[in-house]
This record gives sequence, C-alpha cells and structure tokens, in this order.
Amino acid sequence: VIPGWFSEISPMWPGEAHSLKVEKILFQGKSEYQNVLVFQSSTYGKVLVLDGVIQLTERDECAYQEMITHLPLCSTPNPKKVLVIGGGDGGVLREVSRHSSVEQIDICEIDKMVVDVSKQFFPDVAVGYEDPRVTLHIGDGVAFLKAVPEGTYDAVIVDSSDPIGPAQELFEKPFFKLVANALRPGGVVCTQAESIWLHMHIIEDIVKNCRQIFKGSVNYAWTTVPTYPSGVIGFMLCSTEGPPVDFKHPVNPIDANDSHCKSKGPLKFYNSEIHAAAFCLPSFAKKVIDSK
Ligand code: AAT
Repeated sequence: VIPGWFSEISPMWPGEAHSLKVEKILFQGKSEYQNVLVFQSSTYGKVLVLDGVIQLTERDECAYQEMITHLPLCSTPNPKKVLVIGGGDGGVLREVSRHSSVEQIDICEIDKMVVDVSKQFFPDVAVGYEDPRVTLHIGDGVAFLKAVPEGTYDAVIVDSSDPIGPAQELFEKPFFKLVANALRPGGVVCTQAESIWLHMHIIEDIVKNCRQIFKGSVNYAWTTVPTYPSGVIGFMLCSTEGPPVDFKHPVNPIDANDSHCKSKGPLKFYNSEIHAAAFCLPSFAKKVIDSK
C-alpha cells in the first residue's frame, strides 16, 4: 500500500490493484451493510468506494451509467415502468429519466447511507432523485422482487456491486427467475456482469442461468470504464418470451431535444454506434459465451 494512494485490493482480482492518488478523504462511515468511503482524487474527481471497491468516480461514471441504462431502454419501444435494483447513487435514475415514455421509476437500494452520501457529495449523479417519476425503496432487491406482481415492468436494471457482500444473491439463479417474473412478456433486463478479463467463470454461470430462464434473447455487451477492475465492465442483456427484442439494433433512440433529456445535460458517452459495437466480443469471450 502506497501512502497517500487508494489501492483497490480484492480477492475478486488477485495479484493486481488499480490505484488513485488521494487529495482528501471527505467521508468515512460504516453502514449496516458495508464500509462507505468518499475521497477527492487528484485526476478522477470524487470517488465513491464500498467495502474497498470503487463504485464510481465523477470522471468516468458516465460510461457505466449511460451504457447500463440505454442498452436496455433503447432496445425496447416505449418503456413505461422501469425498476432499478442497487444504483443508490442515483446515476442510473438520471439516465432512465432521459426517456420521456417512462412513467414510473422504482428503485430498490439496500443501503440508505449510499443514497445520503451521494446526495451530499455527488449532486450531478444524485440529480436522478429529483425526477417526480422516481420512488425510492430502501431494502434488499431480492425481497423487493418477491413482492412484485407478475408482469409489472417493461425493464429492470440491476446496478449491483460485486458478488462478495450484500449483492451476492443478485448473481444467482433464483434472482434471475424473480426478475423474469417481474417483467412483462418481451420485457428487458440489464445486469452488471463483471469483466471478461477477470471473471469469465462468473460470466459463464450468469449466461448459463439466463439462457435457461429468459426465453427471448440473451446477450453479453461490454464497455470501457477506466476505474473498474481491468478497465472494462460487462452487462447481461436478456428479454422474456414475447415480442422479440434485438438488442444489437436499437429501436428507441434517445431524443436529445426532448425536455426530459435536455434538463439533464448532454449524454457524454452513449450513442447508437457504441450501442451496436458493445455486443462485439473478443474471440476468447465469444467462444465461451456462445457455447453456454
Ligand atoms: N452506480 C454505481 C455502481 C454500482 S452501485 C451498486 C449498489 O448496489 C450499491 O449502492 C449497493 O449498496 C447496492 N446493493 C448491493 N446489494 C444489494 C441488494 N441485495 N439489493 C439492493 N441493492 C444492493 C455498482 C458498481 C460495480 C463495481 C464493479 N467492480
């Protein structure tokens, strides 16, 4: 450990640790679920860390939040009801609220401290909470889904932390079954699905489970986020049986001139070309994912 630097050390990426230079520690706390840290870095703006793992930085959060949101929402015509699981910082809410067809945005985040800290230190991310369509539920995503009537949502976005800690169940088969049940026929889900460089074994399991559960389409996409382990992160995109969804050809582009979108400031990362490109996989990953 280098003094004055934050190093992201975890058994999920043994033998490596990305480091950021710390200018100032702004918040340190312990919630019921995890350690919460906010610091000012010298080159990535403010950084939110949970249990030693970077959740977002001001500089590159746009890549993750825009992709995890617009990959599913731009792939489905006219989404109205959207559920976010995790994502307590509000960044995914900010992105969902760019879509003017959306009427209801529910979010279930387990840790109220994440919400409070984000509102205090990351106003440009937590701005998502200001949309009147948003309802916040504090609780476990699995328990929340158990109470959702069948076929409620057009889209579910699972913005979850890694499978060590409170998010473990969000990577398991029973959870995906609950998500499928909560979606209408032809509804879409997008989940945080780790790194092709580090977690092919986890991705393999997710793909296998999803192929058994989601009878529409099942796809893996990825993007670059410099402060996530290995600098890339992937997404599992699935649809339930019903009107077919072709994730690789977005049918619902964002209207940047719409008032909902304008009030949030411009998109920084997402566009239709990068949407289609996100599904192109390196050969080693394609081989494993296609065989599952
Ligand atoms: N948008 C920032 C990126 C995240 S945040 C993940 C969120 O999921 C955290 O706020 C965490 O408290 C919440 N969470 C964890 N488990 C649950 C659960 N069971 N139910 C509801 N919310 C939960 C993800 C960063 C990815 C990091 C990649 N290394």
